[in-house]
Order: sequence, then C-alpha cells, then structure tokens
Amino acid sequence: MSRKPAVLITGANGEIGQSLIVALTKRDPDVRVLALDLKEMDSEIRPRCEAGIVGDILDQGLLDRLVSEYEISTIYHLAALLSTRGEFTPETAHQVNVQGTLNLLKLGVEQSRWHGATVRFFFPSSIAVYGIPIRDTRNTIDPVREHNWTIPITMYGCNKLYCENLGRYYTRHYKQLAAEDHGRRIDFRSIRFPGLISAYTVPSGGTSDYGPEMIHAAAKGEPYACFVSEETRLPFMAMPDAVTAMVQLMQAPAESLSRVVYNINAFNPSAGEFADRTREVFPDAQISFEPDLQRERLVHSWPASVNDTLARSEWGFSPTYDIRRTFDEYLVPNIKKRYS
Ligand code: AKB
Repeated sequence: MSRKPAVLITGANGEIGQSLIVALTKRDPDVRVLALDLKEMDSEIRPRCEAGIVGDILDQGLLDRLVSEYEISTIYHLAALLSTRGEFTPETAHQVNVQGTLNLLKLGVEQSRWHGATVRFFFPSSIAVYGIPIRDTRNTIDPVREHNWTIPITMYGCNKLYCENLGRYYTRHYKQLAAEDHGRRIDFRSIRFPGLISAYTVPSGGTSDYGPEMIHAAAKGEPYACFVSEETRLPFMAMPDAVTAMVQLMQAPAESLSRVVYNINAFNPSAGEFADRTREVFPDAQISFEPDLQRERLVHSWPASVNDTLARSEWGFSPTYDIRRTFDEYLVPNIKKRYS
C-alpha cells in the first residue's frame, strides 16, 4: 500500500499553526497537511487539512501510526509550552518542549529512511534563548547577534536553545561513529521569533503576550492591565511576516545557509508606545500599567533588539510590516471583523 506524501504540523491549532496552514494551502492547494494538536482543529482551518489529529506529541503510539500511514516530507514542529506557563511547571515544560522535539526528530529520521529523501524540519525558536543579566544592559548593548548572550533564565528559553542544538546535531552529526553512512536524514532550520502578534488568535502562556492581549482587549471593549512597565521595550512582529519568513527559510537552497538558526527583527516598541498606537485606533481603550515584577523580569532578560543581518543576506528575509502598517492594515481591519 503506498503512503501519501504530507507535511506534518504539530501545535497546528495554535497561533502560528493556524496562519501557517492558511499560507501553505493558499500557495499550493494540493499540499496534504497533517494537523496534530492537543485540541480539535479550528472549524475554519480544518477543511484545509488532509487530517486533523487530536493527540499528544509525547504519545509514541500515535507518532508510530503516523509514520506507517503517511510519507512525511516536511515537519513544522510548533507545539510547545511557552515561557510563563513553563515557569509554573518547569519539568512538564521540559518534557513537552525537549522530549516532544526529540520524538519528532526521531520520526523525521524514520521517515527519511522509508522514502530515502532528507526531511526538512522547521523549529520555531525564540528571543527567550537570550538572557541578559542586568536590566540596564539591555538598553545599551547593540542589537544582539545569534551567538551572544545565550544564557537564558527561563525553562522555555533553555529548552529552545537545547533543541536548536539537537536540530544541528541531527542535521550535521547524527550517529557520526556508525559504520553505516546515515546520509543527511534531517535538514533542520530554525528562526528565533520575537513576540508575535496575530489578528485571529490571542496567545496563551507566553510572556510577550501583553502586546497582543492589549489590542484584543481594546477591540472587545475590555479593560487591560499591562503586566510590564511603559518603558519596557521588546521586539515584535506581525504574524504574516513571521509566516512568510518560515516559508522563505524552508525554501532556501541548503548551500545558501551557513547556520541552522537565525534571528529576525521587525519593530520593537515600548509597551507605552504599543498602548499609544492601540489608543489611536481604539480611542476608548482602557489600558493601565500594573507591572508584575517577577514576570517583567523575564521580559527584561530578553534583548530589546536583535541583529538579523544573516537572515537578510542568506535567505532574503525582509519584513514588510512596521508597527503602523501592522495596526492599520493587518490588526485593525481583521480584529474589528472578528469581534463585530
Ligand atoms: C513567549 O512569550 O513565551 C513567546 C516567545 C517570546 O517565544 N511568545
């Protein structure tokens, strides 16, 4: 019985997953998407998928069944427990974020053995891999490059940094002492995302969530108490640019890539500037600042800006949404439609 070539997306019902499925199926209506998530797929996204699988990336039996039924050529492994939630249950975060990634890498290797071609593997990393020790340092240092300050203070950041290394290992050094030549089973590619803002979904469990939460609350006419101070600055990006970047990186010829993980940067407003823009478009927005010092400390350990020169020069990353366009052309029209 021949198996069907497919793209596996884990965490498919999350923020990035939903937007990615729309983008991939618009580009190629024949692409077979296997959407795996703990929850039932959103009813508008489900028809775009070949299969909507409700299940856990830690369930080895489920992953084995997928291997036997489909020929997986590409994996977007998006499932993760984010930074704030991870601090409440660090060991569970490690289990999901690290063991889950290892399971998917193993699945990729097995798939590659079956069909003989390299499996492309996308992994969303994060600015949380950075850990800037003293709060004031972050406002004076240059935009951070990929190899600097990789001393994260969250379980999530540690997990992401380690999984980047696992991906590099599986791509370049897998079973390097074995007599048999394993060839290149996995081609792992990763982006360290800033805080992402989607018009369609509100994130949950993250620490950069104050940006999207603020605007979604304003659109719903609900008050919002921001958990970081007005001066706190963080890199953010509109979801369409994040999805375009993923697709671009996954399509880049392997010879043009010098590394497995890249920074990308779009705009980096302070929370106060974010609130000002929100009030411009929703004049009745009720936004207050009530910093939660423990949670804010996580944000202060992340860079205020990152250097994305390599992404630009090696695979053509070029964001098209600055903060104004993000609000005026992406967030406001779509969010208003959503809550009207
Ligand atoms: C989080 O806040 O945990 C994520 C991230 C920055 O990776 N949004």
